[in-house]
Amino acid sequence: MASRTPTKKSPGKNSGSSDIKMEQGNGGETHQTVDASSDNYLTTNHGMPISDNQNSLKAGARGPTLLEDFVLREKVFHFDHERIPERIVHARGSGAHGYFECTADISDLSKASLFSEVGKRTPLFARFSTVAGGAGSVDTPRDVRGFAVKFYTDQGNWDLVGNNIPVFFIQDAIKFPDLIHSVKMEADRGYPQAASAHDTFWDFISLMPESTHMIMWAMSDRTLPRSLRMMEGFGVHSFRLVNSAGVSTFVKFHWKPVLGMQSTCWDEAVKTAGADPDFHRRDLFEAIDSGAFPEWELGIQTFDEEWAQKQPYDVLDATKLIPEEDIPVRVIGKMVLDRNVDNFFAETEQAAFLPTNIVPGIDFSNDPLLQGRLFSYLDTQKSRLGTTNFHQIPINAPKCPMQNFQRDGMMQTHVPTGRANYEPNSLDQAGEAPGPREAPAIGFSSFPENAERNDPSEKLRIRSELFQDHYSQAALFYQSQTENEQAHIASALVFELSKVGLEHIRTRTLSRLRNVDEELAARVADGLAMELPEKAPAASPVFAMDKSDALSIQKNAKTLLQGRKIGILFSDGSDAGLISKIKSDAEKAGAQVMLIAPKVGGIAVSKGVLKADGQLAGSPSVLLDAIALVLTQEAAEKLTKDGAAVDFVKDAFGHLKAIGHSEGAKPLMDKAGVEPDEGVVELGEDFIAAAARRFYDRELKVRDLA
Ligand code: HDE
Repeated sequence: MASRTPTKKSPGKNSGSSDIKMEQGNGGETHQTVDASSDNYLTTNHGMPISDNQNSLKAGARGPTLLEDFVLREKVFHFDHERIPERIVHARGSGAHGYFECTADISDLSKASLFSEVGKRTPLFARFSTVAGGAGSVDTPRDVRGFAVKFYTDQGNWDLVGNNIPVFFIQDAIKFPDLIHSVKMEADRGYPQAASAHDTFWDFISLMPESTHMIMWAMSDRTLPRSLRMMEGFGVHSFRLVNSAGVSTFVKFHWKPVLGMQSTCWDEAVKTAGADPDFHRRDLFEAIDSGAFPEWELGIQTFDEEWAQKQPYDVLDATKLIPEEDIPVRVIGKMVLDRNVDNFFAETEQAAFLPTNIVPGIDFSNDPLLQGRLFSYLDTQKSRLGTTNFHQIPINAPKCPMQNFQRDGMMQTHVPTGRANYEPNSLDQAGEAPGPREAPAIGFSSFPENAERNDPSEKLRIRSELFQDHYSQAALFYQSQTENEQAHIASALVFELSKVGLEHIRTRTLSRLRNVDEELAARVADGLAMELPEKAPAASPVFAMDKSDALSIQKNAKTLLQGRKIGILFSDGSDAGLISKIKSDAEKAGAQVMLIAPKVGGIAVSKGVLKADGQLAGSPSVLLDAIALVLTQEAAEKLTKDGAAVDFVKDAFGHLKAIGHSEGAKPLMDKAGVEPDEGVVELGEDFIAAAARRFYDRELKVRDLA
């Protein structure tokens, strides 16, 4: 018989209960037990109390495990099925709860109840994702980010399932499986994971001129966000708003981050992937956990049919945007994320977003990409969540009444009462509950668009003529960037195409780039050491558009310390007073501070012993926005022989970050190749100001850009 020896009482701090005892089993294994009087006992899934969770049932101490052991079998059976299919796209994501607050009454435009009253709050769940990688892939590849928000409105759930880029690769849903196959791991070799820099992606892209505009965005710093909290979001498609008189207005939805936009450098993103694969997930979780709630403004661009008709592009084409200079974004509300999920799987993983989740007052447009999505998302939930009853999972369930005559199905958790499971019925005449009925006055009805006006009006596999212009807006995007941002786009194209082994694909891409901007094409060709090929014929003439400053990240940067992380590197003998001054000044300005030292447990500084939050080798500066070097000369000299210390400083300089330093830190800075500039400052007010931004002027000193 197994015997147990009590060892010591557990303080029960982490368990939330203080009645847990520790005992040792006959094999030395730890048993944590509770008395019969406790209600904190472990059970099987069917509620039977479990006496031993450490040993399976065996025929004797050295005998075989018995098939009879239903406790073991139930536990392993459940474990075997813990994984569900990951999302075919957007598999890697992080989510949080929050609320939407209406800040402008737009009932003249929409009868949607969430927009009906200033100050009205609607609970929501948001999930941000990368597109190409699997669920376990890193957070910082060059990739589009998903920006999906589920509003639990009192008229049902509205899901705004968008991206951090306002346009898309393709115009028609029928191309989506091809696009995704081409970007994902190549079919025969199973790599590369979460990367577009490979043959099949560029092969497909170079054969799809409609993707050119999106490629400009994808190769820009938009795909390298510093934080999920620092990126814009877009509904992408044109939608409709419908008011109570039935009048419809077209709308594009925008999310503007209150922290402003900030991107990383490519080299930084690559190194971050190694240093912290969960960089964005951790950042979001920690921000919410610390009370620094991420916030976005919801804005709309609205326009009518007549305006749409006058544009040189089709508003139903998801590869086109509407410049904010043409139609300014009007802010109508804000989203605040103020609560982390309690359980990642139950909430973030099981969240099912559906563009078909729409509420009265909002409607679809005929964008052929959106139309395809209306089918896909419902369909995919059946294979991911396994049942048509996925809407009953708490994260997906509406928070308003939900009642209909749909019944049964796998994993049914509702227990409907009564006989009425169909309508019309007349059971009320027999005194029985008849169930719910249609509500024409408040129910959703599609905007009665006049389909006759579609030209031609026959049933055809065809695209609208204006969809043919694939380059004008690509040029608009490129030409609206700062010089430095243009260089990043050119360099990203060189990087990606250098990973393309098949030369004809590179050539074809270059021939298309000539339609966007000759100078860009020449830079990329030069970076690839290739001749510029002939220009690819454009399906329709490229026209010049007025530059749009709204498209640039750098032109719209906010100099803010909020949401930024400052690392203070210290070592033996560092000035304790200075460390605490920088820490408190930075925290007062809203930054998060991390103390970093060669050893975490405690280092003798000028006054006392100081513990670090991170060990130097495990806390590279790619995880930080600015660094402060508080070092004595002796310590700095010693650190010149530590590669982690040299890289810490070299990368901060190379990634265009502020470096604040004590006089003694010089030897380490010299070794790291730091040159004086306005971002290299003494520790004090100047450093706090510098830490809020990046120094793009430095870039040409540290990197050869295309
Ligand atoms: Fe998606 N997309 N998509 N997509 N998408 C999915 O739905 C699809 C598109 C977007 O955090 C899938 O539940 C098709 C555009 C986001 O859970 C799937 C087409 C935009 C998310 C699907 C598109 C998006 C998805 C996979 C072309 C920006 C993640 C799992 C017609 C406006 C939502 C799932 C989350 C997820 C299909 C194009 C955004 C397979 C067929 C354009 C943010 O249904």
